[in-house]
Amino acid sequence: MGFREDFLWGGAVAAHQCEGAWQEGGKGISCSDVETAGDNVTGAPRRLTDGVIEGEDYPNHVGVDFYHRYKEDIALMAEMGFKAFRTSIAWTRIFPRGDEDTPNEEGLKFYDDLFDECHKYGIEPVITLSHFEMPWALAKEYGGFRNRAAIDMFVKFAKVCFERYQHKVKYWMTFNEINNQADISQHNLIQEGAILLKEGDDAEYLMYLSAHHELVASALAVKAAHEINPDLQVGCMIGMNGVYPASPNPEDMMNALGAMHQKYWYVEVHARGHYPSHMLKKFERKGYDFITEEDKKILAEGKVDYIGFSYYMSFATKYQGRNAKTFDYSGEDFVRNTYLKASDWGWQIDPLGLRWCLNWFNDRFELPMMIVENGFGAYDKVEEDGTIDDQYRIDYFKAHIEAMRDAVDYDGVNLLGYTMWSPFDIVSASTGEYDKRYGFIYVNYNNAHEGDFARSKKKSFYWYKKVIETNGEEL
Ligand code: P53
Repeated sequence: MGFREDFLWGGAVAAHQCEGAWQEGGKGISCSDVETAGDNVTGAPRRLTDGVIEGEDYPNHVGVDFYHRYKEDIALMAEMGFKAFRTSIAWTRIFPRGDEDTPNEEGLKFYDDLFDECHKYGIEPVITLSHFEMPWALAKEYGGFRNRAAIDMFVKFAKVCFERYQHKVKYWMTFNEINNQADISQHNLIQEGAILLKEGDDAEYLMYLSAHHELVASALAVKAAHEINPDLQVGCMIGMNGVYPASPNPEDMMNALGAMHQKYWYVEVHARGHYPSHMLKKFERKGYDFITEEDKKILAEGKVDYIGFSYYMSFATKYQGRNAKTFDYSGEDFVRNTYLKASDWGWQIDPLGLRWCLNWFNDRFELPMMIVENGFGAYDKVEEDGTIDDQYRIDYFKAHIEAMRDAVDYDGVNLLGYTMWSPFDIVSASTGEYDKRYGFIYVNYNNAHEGDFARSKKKSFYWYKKVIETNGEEL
């Protein structure tokens, strides 16, 4: 019973959300470098600007200064007993524009040092190749992943990383939350595919085209990794937030099924090596014919070794007649789930949903899994004596870890590890805020750009340390 002996307990971040140093070490401009800060209080969303514009607020330019402070952060994670640390390699540190022939040695060296620092404490780096930080030049000059040229650029980047770090990194993932773009928003299209929508663009078509090119690129990367070193394990990364029917009304049931189809077909391609039938039917109806015979072969040969996924919340959907027959997913059909409470950002808290998701994957693919993100974004209050009592965060993790343990004990899912989001406070991906905090480690910096980036331990820091010490027995 319980988690495996070598269970990978740890935490996860992404380069663009913590490193900062956006112009150091030869780094190029990434798509996240041209996204402004939003604000949950005023409701202001992040904006995408056409290049870096003077006077705009770009939180990813500074992040939480991890580029300069990673040794301190890794030491703190080691103190909690971390076995794994997930981060990403900023593509623009290795290939500043994406189209160069040779990689940037200074960028490669930075990650060598970072991974060495992890190993010093017996911490296994778990690495995402692309996490919302594609080169801006790829978006501007090549049209992002609408262009097949992006496939070659990504595979070149992946190969350089596998070759260089094969003895330091075993677990890899290709595209972070590749399925977020299912909502066809400009924000997700730029983060996930370097797609800048222009007038006259068919956004839905572009999303499918771009996702297809990414899936081909991912399969080629999986193949390349195994050729370079058969010990390497390459997974996909799915943003998994299950969709329930709002009621037992069969139409709501079908609406939930339709939403699951459309939000999660990506994992079918990654794990089975071919498209699910409902997606092929959709492409047929719409007249999309971008899947070549060669692509089919590549997809079949590049199946992932494990499923990495993030889990934060669940959704509920109500059929409202807008998608008769297809039951296509529409965000407008999503309704509040009255059984669940939500965070200050409206994310519905559903621990049992994590067990549901683990089973959903396990029933279909019978692959090893890694929960590579799960966490609670909240406003934290620093008391006068400097302490932070984040019991709400402990409550969130306790319930989710318990559900995940039940999935192991009762359902027999094959779980390799759990890297919570995020060990220290970082910039939020959806809102660009500092005040949406996830960490066990507090970072003294806020939305108003006040603070000195000093790190301090929250109550949850000591709690998680105990969880790891007891291999998840004591929650
Ligand atoms: P933030 C949407 C819904 C669920 C997870 O999110 C999501 C997103 C997109 O933001 O993203 C993942 O910071 C993502 C991380 C991100 C984290 O969840 O918006 O992989 O980069 O920071 C938390 O609160």
